Amino acid sequence: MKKFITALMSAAMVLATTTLAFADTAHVTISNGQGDIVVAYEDVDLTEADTDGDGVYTINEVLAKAHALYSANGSDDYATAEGDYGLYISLLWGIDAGGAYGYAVNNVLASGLTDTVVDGDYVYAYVYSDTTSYSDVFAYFEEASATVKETEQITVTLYAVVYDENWTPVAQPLENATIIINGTASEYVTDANGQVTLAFDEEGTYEISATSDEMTLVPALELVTVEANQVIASDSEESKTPAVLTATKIVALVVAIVAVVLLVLVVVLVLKKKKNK
Ligand SMILES: [Ca+2]
Repeated sequence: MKKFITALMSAAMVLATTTLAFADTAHVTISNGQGDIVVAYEDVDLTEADTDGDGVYTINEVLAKAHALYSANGSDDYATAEGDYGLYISLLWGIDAGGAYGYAVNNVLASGLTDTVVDGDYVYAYVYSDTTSYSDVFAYFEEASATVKETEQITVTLYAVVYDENWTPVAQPLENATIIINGTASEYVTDANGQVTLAFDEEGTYEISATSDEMTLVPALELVTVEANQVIASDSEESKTPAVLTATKIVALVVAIVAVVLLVLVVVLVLKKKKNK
């Protein structure tokens, strides 16, 4: 029975994964300019976001849909306007920052709101903290998410997007940044390679971000899922022994069937004997 349920669950999971693979999805993150990530890698169905129905998905369409789905006042919390340089954001997450917003796709700063988004893209929109001189520095972790076991450690790598002498954005490992775990500053600090190794005592999902004394960072985000050890141990044990378990069960079943058949035969024989008498 257990085997059957497991098989059924695997089938359901395969089905779910296949369905997901067919849906065009973008992962949206929004931060509010006060160090808070208010939307953390939430999914937006691109087909649903395509309001003009042209089959092309823009950052603008994705952000509009993300607000409709996740913001307190829905679509009212997002607005755009047309300016000298094209379409720009005039309201993000209900915050009027006087146009001080930025956005990136897959950790690359986008050139405009009409830039396209494709399946699997990570779209990040943020309100600047510094709304006068726009000194906020875009930062990101090498991995969007990771899964570890309780006893395992995980090394994360932080990058900051700075501008070189030609005013070209360049991603550099960021040293001396303090790691923030679920909104609270930790003791972890990145090294010269932008790396730091983290350990977690309890299972759960952790939002990893970073802050720096040297610059104002746009909050980076890595979701770390920590899995319990016991569950994993018993799972692997089970997967090692199913053949033996099944064999034992089959033997038990055959024995039970033979026993029932023998019992019926005995009863029939006894009844026949009685009749003959
Ligand atoms: Ca479109």
